[in-house]
Amino acid sequence: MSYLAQQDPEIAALIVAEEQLQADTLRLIPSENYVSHAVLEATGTVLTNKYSEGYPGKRYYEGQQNIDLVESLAIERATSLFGMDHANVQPYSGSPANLAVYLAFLKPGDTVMGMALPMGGHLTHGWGVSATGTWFRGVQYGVRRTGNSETRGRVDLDEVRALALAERPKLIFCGGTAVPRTIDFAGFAEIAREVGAVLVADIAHIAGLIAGGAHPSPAGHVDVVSTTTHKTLRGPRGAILLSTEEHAKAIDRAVFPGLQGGPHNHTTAAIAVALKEAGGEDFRAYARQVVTNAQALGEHLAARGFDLVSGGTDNHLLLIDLTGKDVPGKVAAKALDRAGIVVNYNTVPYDTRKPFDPSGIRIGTPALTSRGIPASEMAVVAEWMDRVVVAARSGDEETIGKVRAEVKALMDAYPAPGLPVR
Ligand code: DSN
Repeated sequence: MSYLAQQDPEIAALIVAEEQLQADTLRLIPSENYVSHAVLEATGTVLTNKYSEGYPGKRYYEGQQNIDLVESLAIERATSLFGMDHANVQPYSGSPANLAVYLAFLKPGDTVMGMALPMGGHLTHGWGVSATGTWFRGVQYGVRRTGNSETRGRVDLDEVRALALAERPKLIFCGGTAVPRTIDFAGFAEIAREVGAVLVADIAHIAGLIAGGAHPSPAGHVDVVSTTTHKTLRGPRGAILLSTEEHAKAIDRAVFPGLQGGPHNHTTAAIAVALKEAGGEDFRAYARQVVTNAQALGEHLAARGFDLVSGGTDNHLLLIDLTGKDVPGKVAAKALDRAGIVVNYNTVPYDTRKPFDPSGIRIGTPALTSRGIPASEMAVVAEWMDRVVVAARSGDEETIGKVRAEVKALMDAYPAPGLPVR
């Protein structure tokens, strides 16, 4: 970054500091990852200089000789990787992608059904404080409050069906941001058919697992797939909308000119690179390992008395209710951060605390698996988390400092991809 260091040393220094932070810390936020050098290189290119409103072959600006080919490659790779008829690779990120889906299928005031935010859903699935819950009528399903280890904390499709039959939504979202269990796309599809709703699978969190064969695919079940590209898929910050042929035109019209202007071509190129990487054999092994690591971490945490929502995980993510540990989620998250373990505080289903000061934390294994950290290290990760949570309760900063040094030693042993070697 020699030009940047000369031109703007302040920003250059902050970027170098961030590289160091990402190298030294155990990043457990389940929606984060490390991209490859190739994805980073594509992101930082002259493609950022170009306007390309429209779609390949149908642009409102000239000079698209290269851009059309870049976007066509990204589209082809997306449809082939996810087994859907159509892909739009232009949404700027997950929330604009989801808003485009509303624009494609709903009029203001129409009913949308999604998972409630505190139950693991996303703001854009019709939650009240989001535009999607104020311009549209959001009805929300949750997870079971009681039941045995096979049912508690999981979506109840009978409840979803009853709500859908009562409320007749035009659009149904399945998927979310704090869902540790497999999404039953076929089950949701049956309900959507019964009420005549368009079904959208928001696979932002699990796109990489689906691409790598570690989670069932929504293809063949849903009308539309919405995904970000920067979580388990390990691409740049961006999004993709996939659909059946029937809905291709509606989706394209909604993204442009409905909602957005010029696509971010540098991002499109990096998405294409990430999709190529995600189609490889290495990535299949990565996706499987993400799940293996999450399940191993869950078992070690449960053995140490951590209360895992739904009792464990089928995917990359664990949602932990810290009520029994007598530490609020935010206090634990901040103590873990001081120990070099980066998580986010999170509501848990039926939380009695407020979203800005909830009872839980949310963790995941996509980033640590990208560093090549194996399942055998999950025992020590659980031990660190336990020590830090106990230390947070008693204000024992010395223990937190000791854990930070141990975390740094493990991170040094497993360098992260895409970061400079210093
Ligand atoms: N903010 C994302 C996440 O962390 O899951 C979802 O939008």
